[in-house]
Amino acid sequence: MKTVHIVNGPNLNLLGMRQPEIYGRDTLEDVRIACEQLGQLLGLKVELFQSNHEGVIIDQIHAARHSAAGIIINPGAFTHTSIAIHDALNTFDGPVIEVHISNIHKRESFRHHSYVSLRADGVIAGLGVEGYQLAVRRLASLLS
Ligand code: CA2
Repeated sequence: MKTVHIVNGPNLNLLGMRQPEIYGRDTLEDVRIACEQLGQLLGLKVELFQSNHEGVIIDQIHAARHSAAGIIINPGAFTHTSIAIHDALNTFDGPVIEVHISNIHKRESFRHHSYVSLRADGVIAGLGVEGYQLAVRRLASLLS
């Protein structure tokens, strides 16, 4: 069975606990369970990670080079700042889907640019946490 890694960046550990008007009421644990269950239906093993630290996220991307067929990534605010995460994703050979819970293009202008989009095969933004499940579906078809 192919494995997919879902990598989450800073502050996403607080999902469902603060700012529900922007990010909704589901927690990251809810996202993990929903994506694992969907993955089972689609024949994918799904593993979810979260870190508040840029270097740890880069290590998680490097680990995915050996253990994952595809990556779903919500880099949080590092989306808009991190050339290092962009470079790490360029070392990964499989498909990459970028997910944002909010519509970054409807928000402050500093959120409109993404270094990750330069590498991503697809981008989902503004569809709430449902975007993670849509990304799992897309990876399942890309990897089939
Ligand atoms: O919309 C997204 O998914 C973002 O990646 C979320 C980032 C933000 O910096 C990006 O511009 C867009 C922020 C994540 C903060 O997560 C929280 C979740 C719940 C409560 C507080 C923060």
